[in-house]
Amino acid sequence: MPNQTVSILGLGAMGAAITARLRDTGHDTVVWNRTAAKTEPHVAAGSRAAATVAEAAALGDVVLVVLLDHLSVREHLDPVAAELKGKVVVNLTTTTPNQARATAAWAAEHGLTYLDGAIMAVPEMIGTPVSRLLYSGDRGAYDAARGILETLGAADYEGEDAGLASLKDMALLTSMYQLFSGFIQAAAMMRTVGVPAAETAREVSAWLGAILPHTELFAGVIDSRDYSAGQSVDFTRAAVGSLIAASREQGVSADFLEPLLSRLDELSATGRGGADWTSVNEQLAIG
Ligand code: FVH
Repeated sequence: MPNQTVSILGLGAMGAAITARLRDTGHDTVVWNRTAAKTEPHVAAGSRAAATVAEAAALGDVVLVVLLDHLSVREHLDPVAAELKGKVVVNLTTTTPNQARATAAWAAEHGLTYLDGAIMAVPEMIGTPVSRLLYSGDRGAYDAARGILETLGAADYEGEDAGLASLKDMALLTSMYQLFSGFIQAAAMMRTVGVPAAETAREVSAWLGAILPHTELFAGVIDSRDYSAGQSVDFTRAAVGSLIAASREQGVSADFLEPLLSRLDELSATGRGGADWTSVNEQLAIG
């Protein structure tokens, strides 16, 4: 759809980056922020400011929501359902999958065109080739806003279930935080002998770069659920036990690794010490 006006709700670090990118690519932008002073540099740069969420909703063809969390989104969207009718509402705020589904259900109840999104980028990446955003929910909403969404980064539609973009976002961030926790522990271990974290970062990047493709091998085992070959639970128990001991020897807590060892101990104690250690994934389902 040509010449769409985009209203952006939220001018934090991410909302500001998105607004700047849209403006720089020739889009008409309307901005609203709880702290109104944050709209001023955007107005100076060519955006229009809305005094209220209702006004921003009324002025935009596409309404991008970039607030802090699910609660702040619902606090500001719920009262303006009438003004959002006929608009394409795209919620880029980080939420859980069920929160995304709840907002999609609320939108459907009010006859709104709603798409949920998740941003796999930091503000500096918006509009660059390494920026990627995930979307899920109403396919028609995605198609209608696609020109705008592709301005922000690669736009991947994940499916009709509104929770899918959020779920993938959360899964990727889960892997990221656990990986970074590993680096933080490695840096603490090496610091005990005077090695700066900067040097450990280089070592960790090189090592992980070489080893990360192994996730593909693990994936094959997990998908097949055939745990009869590969690196065993007992071997991995010994390895993780050594990592924990080494960390403690250096006076560094091994808290991040201990839950993994507990899982492996449990498998071993129940006669599954010879199975591939990725069988630990079978223990993670709860409820
Ligand atoms: N920044 C990042 O690197 C990440 C990358 C991945 C995706 N996230 C998510 O994007 C959402 C916005 O994040 P942000 O970086 O813009 O966050 P802040 O700079 O902290 O700005 C928060 C904005 O939300 C407004 N706000 C907060 N609470 C309320 C509320 N109750 N009612 C209305 N607005 C609210 C805040 O307004 P103000 O403090 O300026 O008045 C900011 O506009 C987020 O979901 C990330 O997880 C970013």
